[in-house]
Amino acid sequence: MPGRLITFEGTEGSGKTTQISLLAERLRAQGHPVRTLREPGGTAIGEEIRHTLKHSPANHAMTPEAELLLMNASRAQLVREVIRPALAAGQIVLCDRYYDSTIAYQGYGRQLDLRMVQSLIEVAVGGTRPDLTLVFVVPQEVSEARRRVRQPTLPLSLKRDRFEEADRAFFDRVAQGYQALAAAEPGRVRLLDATGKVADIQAAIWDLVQPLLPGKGRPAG
Ligand code: Z5A
Repeated sequence: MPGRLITFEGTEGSGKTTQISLLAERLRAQGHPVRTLREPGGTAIGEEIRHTLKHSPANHAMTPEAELLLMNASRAQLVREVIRPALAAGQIVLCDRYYDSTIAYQGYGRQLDLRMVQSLIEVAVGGTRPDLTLVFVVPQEVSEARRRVRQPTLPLSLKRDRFEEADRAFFDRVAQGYQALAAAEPGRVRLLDATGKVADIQAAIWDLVQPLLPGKGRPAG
């Protein structure tokens, strides 16, 4: 039986990683085979690309087009090396970001041509599309506050992050991008208020994931 691909989206610090690990735990406790991944990254090649994109001292000069290509290079590797085999083996793949991030960040945030962004995504993923995409929505102040709490615990090599250096207008455009994606594909892309308590968000996610689980059939839409 083919697996399921569930992707998690939103701005940084919106709580994706926290909820992915809680969901993975719950699914495993019920006997489901689960694979958790992150983008950019998730393979040896992808993790090298991630370092270049986020933390390399040389990345100040990176152009939006180079960023777009690197995101999709990491993704093309991840899809073929990990995601497709995992889905073929019947696993539930939980991915921290996927191509909707590219539409939101490189398309809306960096304001690259959306048709060009879509065509590169097509090269990277082909038909490997998510069954469900959860977009964690938090106001920028919440995102910033959560990042500040986490910052002191990071190793020195990870403290500088090129994406965190973008201005507020950039993150406003990213948020608009996610709203547009949800409006365009309401069956797949679900907006989630992620400002509440961890347990409440966990329950809301479970309500959306449960119908997709193997043996439960798929929801309409
Ligand atoms: N990017 C891109 O531009 N284009 C692309 O195609 C792709 C990515 C794939 C990846 O960063 C960057 O790459 C990202 C977009 C860009 N940059 N930005 N901005 P990343 O992988 O390092 O990080 P992230 O995905 O943006 O998120 P994150 O920093 O890992 O945060 P998170 O996973 O959403 O949140 P968290 O770690 O679960 O929680 C953050 C803190 O809040 C932590 O201390 C938690 O304990 C706390 N937390 C979590 N939930 C709650 C609740 N409910 N209440 C209170 N506190 C909470």
